[in-house]
Amino acid sequence: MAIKITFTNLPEDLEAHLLDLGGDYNSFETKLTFDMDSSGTLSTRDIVLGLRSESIINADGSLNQLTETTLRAKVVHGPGSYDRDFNLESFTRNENVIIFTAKASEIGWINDINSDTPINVASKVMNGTRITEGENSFRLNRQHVDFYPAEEVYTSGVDIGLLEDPQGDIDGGSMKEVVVDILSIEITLSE
Ligand SMILES: [Ca+2]
Repeated sequence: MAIKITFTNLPEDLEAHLLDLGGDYNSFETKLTFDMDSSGTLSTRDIVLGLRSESIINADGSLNQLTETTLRAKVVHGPGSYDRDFNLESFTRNENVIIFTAKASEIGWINDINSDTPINVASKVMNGTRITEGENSFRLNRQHVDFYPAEEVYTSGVDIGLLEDPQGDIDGGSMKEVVVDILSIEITLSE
């Protein structure tokens, strides 16, 4: 399975862009959830693929930078409780596009995804400032978000082969650039 998410303006160097936002904490995240049982909420067997990039200025002024892609399968109830959490190695990022690929050998029931499995895509950038000197807790200064089809809403009865999202439909406060704006999602299922 291959998932291609196209943005209107994804910086070529995402990590440098995050640092450029200033503050002590910056993150970019994009996440696609397959609602395997069409329950409309995150529940057992749901599959999540995501990319997360994070920059933290440590209390001593040093930089802690992390970019990871993950594939998660949810089989236990409760917020954030994933039974399996894989590092997804096969992804590419360039020219406004992020492509994830996942195989059924990683999570067997990936094969159960079909052209009308409900999905939700969430893209978010956050900028924060350290609250207490010496501690890693941050106050959110600004954020931008874009969702498909909407926040905590899954598609229903639509073909997920190609989905188009309006340009410029982001929410959030002032930031010098919009980098989270989703334009399209293309999902290619394996034969
Ligand atoms: Ca959009």
